[in-house]
Amino acid sequence: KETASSLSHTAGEEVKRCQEPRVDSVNLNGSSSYGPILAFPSISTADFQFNNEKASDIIVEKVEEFMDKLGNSRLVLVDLTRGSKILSLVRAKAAQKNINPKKFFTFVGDITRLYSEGGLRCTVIANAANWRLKPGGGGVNAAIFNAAGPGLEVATKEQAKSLVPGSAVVVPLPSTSPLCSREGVTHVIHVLGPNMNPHRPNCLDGDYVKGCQILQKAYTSLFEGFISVAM
Ligand code: AR6
Repeated sequence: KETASSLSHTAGEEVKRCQEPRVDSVNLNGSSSYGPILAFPSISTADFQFNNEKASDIIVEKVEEFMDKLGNSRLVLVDLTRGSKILSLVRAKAAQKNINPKKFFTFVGDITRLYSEGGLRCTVIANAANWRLKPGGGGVNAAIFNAAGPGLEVATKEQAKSLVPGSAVVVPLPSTSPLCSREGVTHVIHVLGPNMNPHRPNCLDGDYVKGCQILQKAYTSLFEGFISVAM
């Protein structure tokens, strides 16, 4: 795959975007090896208090739906601890559905340190964002904005001002970001999931009919966004 230099122009300034390292995509048997990986956290199941059982059904259902559209790229669901309930639910349900474990798997680690600490190179990572696309707040959003440095906030603002629940925005990382130089991440995809936490905006007050629809849309937007940069 060509990785021609890409420069974005902002207010007369040139921002060099993070480039995917060139890798030989053909192995010795002549068959194609695996390509880019999207690492994503479980959207909405921590601060947004979405039910784990329902979320795990949706994750597995959406992964299954996208399996054939991924080409040689792969998906990995990440969480911080071995005891993660969402990881074990998803692992069990994916196995039940015979989802190819080479194309979709789970991984324990900090999504901002997957390569440096886990040896797993993921060129795209997803963020469980807030509607204002602001740094901070806690959870994976704070971790990603902190690790990426100020360049992510600037690059995010160039793509979108806000998100509606169920949508996603793909943000190319500047090459100066430590997430690019240290981890090899080229893009962050911000996703806004449904919120069941009464202390956060757009609370659905336990309406899981709406909530599940929004979470399904969120994963569809995320996986479509990933495919748009991976292919
Ligand atoms: N690496 C991997 N997974 C993580 C990390 C990390 N560094 N940090 C958290 N997780 P959450 P939400 C997991 O609460 O429920 C924010 O403040 C975590 O264990 O980050 O969608 C935003 O600003 C869980 O499995 O996202 C929003 O306002 C998953 O990531 C709001 O929280 C998502 O947890 C979004 O809430």
